[in-house]
Amino acid sequence: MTRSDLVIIGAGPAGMAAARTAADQGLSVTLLDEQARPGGQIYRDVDHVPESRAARLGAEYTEGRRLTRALAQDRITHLAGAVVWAIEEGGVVSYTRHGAAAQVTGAHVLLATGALERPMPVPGWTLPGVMTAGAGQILLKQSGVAARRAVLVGAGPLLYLVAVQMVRAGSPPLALIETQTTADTARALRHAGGALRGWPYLRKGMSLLAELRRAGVPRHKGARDIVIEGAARAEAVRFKLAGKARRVACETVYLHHGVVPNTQAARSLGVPHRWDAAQHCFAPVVDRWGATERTTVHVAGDGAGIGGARAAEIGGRLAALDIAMRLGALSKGQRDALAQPLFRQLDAERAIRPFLDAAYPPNAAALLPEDDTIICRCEEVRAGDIRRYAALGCLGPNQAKAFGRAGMGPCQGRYCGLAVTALLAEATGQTPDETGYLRIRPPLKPVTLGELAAMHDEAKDPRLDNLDH
Ligand SMILES: Cc1cc2nc3c(=O)[nH]c(=O)nc-3n(C[C@H](O)[C@@H](O)[C@H](O)COP(=O)(O)OP(=O)(O)OC[C@H]3O[C@@H](n4cnc5c(N)ncnc54)[C@H](O)[C@@H]3O)c2cc1C
Repeated sequence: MTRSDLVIIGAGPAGMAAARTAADQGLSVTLLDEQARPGGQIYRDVDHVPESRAARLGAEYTEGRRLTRALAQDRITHLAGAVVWAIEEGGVVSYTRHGAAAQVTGAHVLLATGALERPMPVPGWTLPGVMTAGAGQILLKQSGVAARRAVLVGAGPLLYLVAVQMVRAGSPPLALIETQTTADTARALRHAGGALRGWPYLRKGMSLLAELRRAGVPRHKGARDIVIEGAARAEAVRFKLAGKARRVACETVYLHHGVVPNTQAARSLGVPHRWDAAQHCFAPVVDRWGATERTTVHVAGDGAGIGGARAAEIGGRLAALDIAMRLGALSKGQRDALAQPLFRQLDAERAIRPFLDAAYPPNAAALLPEDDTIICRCEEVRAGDIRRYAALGCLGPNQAKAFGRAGMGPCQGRYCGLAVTALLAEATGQTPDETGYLRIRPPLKPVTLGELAAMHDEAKDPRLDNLDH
């Protein structure tokens, strides 16, 4: 089994920056990521993309090459295409790569697994032709494909970015159907001070909106009662604006109402999590270095709380400095001196967050969907099923899983977990913290028996023989 001082899971801005910072302090680093190339969500495929497509995706995208190039350091081993499915005591990390399972051990483990798009379960969201805006963006980044006759629905800055990227790719969306209201904007203005400190982001947002205006993309704000119509596939989006019924015919629907930390790995290690009321999601409990109560496990980047790519990069560097100190490569004084300017930058990066969180809250109707709406796509569990389990006395998500398999499919609750918590909390009158979340156990991602059988015998763990997927 390979051994490293530090094993990092996730080669996005947080993981890449942490890898280089730790290696520069003399640590040996193994960086694992399921993607074929480094970059994470924001810089996906940045080293591979043709220049014409890179220009359309914008300068903030190609900026990621600074981080991917910095991985060329002797002490960093980057294992691309490595899907991590278990992290256990003693820093043993199990993953699948090239069709075979393998393991690597780290004296310390850094989780930099990023964010997931918050699923937006509205009637019709499971029809073919409907996907998340992030999935649409992945098609654009990796293959240069932009959907035709698409409508973007939801709230948040990523929606504007994707819409502009589609305009530049020659396939502008037919419309943006946005759920935030003028009351949300008024609430956000209470955080105007922070927004002004984050003026580069405001300026970027305004320039994206100006580009959409110039391209003639209509924006419908304050949309309610959103329904995706279609028999065999999505054909139109129906919604209400100030009580009036509207309908936009289309072929593709991109849904988006924010991103949430990808907490599966941290949860599988028993790291405590807390409900973040401003961001409407759970986040792991970490200190300002990303350290958890598990002394050999840190979390950095969006996985520790949504802050964006720059904040993720800085968070990765801070975690690496703290880990280097814990492993004896830096004194406390050296760590603090190197970290001081990073903390200042992090404060500046985070200043705009309260404004954005208030201006673009997730669509309330999709947080507590109607009874008929499917919330767990893997097992086809509907919102009404969860409410029925609550009426039968079910108090928490783990019981709901036993009642009706919500969260038991291949995604292991990554997509329905928050909806199950919200529905049970609503039904029982408890807080999300009291209701809790699914207990996450390995395998975090599906692993086949063939992949386990192909694992080198020395590394094979007998407990794995009992896994059923
Ligand atoms: C779909 C999507 C698109 C986004 N697009 C943009 C954008 O265009 N612009 C922008 O400013 N922000 C974007 N964001 C927000 C964004 O993710 C950033 O804030 C930033 O990338 C966070 O950096 P990170 O290093 O924390 O995580 P990420 O960049 O998300 O990197 C996490 C990495 O961990 C890997 N990973 C996760 N689980 C495992 C596992 N079990 N095994 C192996 N590898 C694993 C993932 O493959 C990923 O490469 C997007 C978010 C999402 C979800």
